[in-house]
Amino acid sequence: MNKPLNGIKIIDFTHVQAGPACTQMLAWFGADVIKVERPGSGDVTRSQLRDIPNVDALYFTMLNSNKRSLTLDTKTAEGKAVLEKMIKESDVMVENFGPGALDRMGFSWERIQEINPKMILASVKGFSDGHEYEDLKVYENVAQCAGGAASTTGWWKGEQSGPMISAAALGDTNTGMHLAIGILTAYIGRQQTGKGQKVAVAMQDAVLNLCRVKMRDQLRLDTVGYLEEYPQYPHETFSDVVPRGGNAGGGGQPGWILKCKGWETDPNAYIYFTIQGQAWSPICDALGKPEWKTDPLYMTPKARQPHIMDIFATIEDWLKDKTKYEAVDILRKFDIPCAPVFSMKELLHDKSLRASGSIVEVPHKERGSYWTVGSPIKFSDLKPEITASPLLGEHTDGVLAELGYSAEQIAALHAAKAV
Ligand code: CAO
Repeated sequence: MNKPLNGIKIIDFTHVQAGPACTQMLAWFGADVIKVERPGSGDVTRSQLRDIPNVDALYFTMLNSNKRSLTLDTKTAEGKAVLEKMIKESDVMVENFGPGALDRMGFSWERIQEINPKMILASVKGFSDGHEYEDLKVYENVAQCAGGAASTTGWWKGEQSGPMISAAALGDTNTGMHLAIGILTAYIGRQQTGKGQKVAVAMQDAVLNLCRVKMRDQLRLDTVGYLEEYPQYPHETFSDVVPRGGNAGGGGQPGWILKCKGWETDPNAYIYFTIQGQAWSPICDALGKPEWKTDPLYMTPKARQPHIMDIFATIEDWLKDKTKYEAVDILRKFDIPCAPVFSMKELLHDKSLRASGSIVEVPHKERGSYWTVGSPIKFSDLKPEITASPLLGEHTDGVLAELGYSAEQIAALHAAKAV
């Protein structure tokens, strides 16, 4: 099968999650991704949260499939020489070191351009160049706070109120996906100009990009002073900042997470129920409430909003003798947008996800095999084949040989502890 990114050589100088997620995806689609890791320890995620002693942790295996691993100490003169050779022969270098680390290593953007003017340098940082916080190191949850996700997620009153972190990797993997788009854009640009360029994505910016509807809400709030789709409307007061809206729908469709049969013991016995405007009539039919169709208190979204939580309570009453699956099976017949709240266990064992390649089992030299999340992007002419993450330094000698190093030179690099 033709893999469209075949032939693109990527130096993968990434670690933890944001960078590795980006290069993993490019590897799935055919790029030759060589992960450069510090000898002895490698990417910190190899040993973080291990489930099996002395074996690469799932944190690493699930973010580094389809890559090769080269160990290289880029702080030694010999290691720097190898990296320089790699830069000459590669198309892209991806890194997500702390601010200034690449410069301190001696590979500033200016230097990289001198070595290879066609090189694309792709970087993830917490904040963008020139930002007042540009010197900060950043992890996932820090980015969620800096990008507007935390201030707009969670409960606005009660014991659980306060900014809330999402379990989804809005700061890490999301930033990596933005970077992948940037890299491919720069690569196409290079085909037109013959020149490489620097591509940078700040985690704060990538989170903000996903929170743009909350920025929309800030602008609306500034103009009208209230947000009619938020649960605070119309009975509570709004301040001058976008409030947290609990489980309210973020668009024009009111929605909420509702309890189903068994919620008392099953933490995920819930569905998300959306009251889409045009679906109101089918919703009334599904719930056995045909009278709501003509009742002026229920007929329009505007009329419903002041007592929307009472409507959800009525729907919850209808749900109390139905499992989340039974409820969705009824509602889908009425074309009502809804879904069960799936646990990770359910997703891991989901037949449809396994059939589509969204969940895949990958053989691994030391683990036996591991389950991982496959490509969420589906193509008609490409079915990404997910292969195991590399062992630390598994491909060191092979990569050095490809770079033109002789067996004696490779032995000397090992002796100097540069690889
Ligand atoms: N050989 C020799 N040195 C190496 C090396 C190698 N192969 N790989 C890395 N290093 C060195 C770096 O050069 C750096 O050295 P100096 O600081 O002395 O110049 C050092 O390792 C530490 O790098 P770091 O700052 O990236 O690592 P950290 O663990 O202190 O910080 C993180 C981690 C993630 C907070 C930081 O890298 C960061 O802010 N990255 C940008 C934002 C980002 O991607 N965050 C998401 C991570 S996923 O949650």
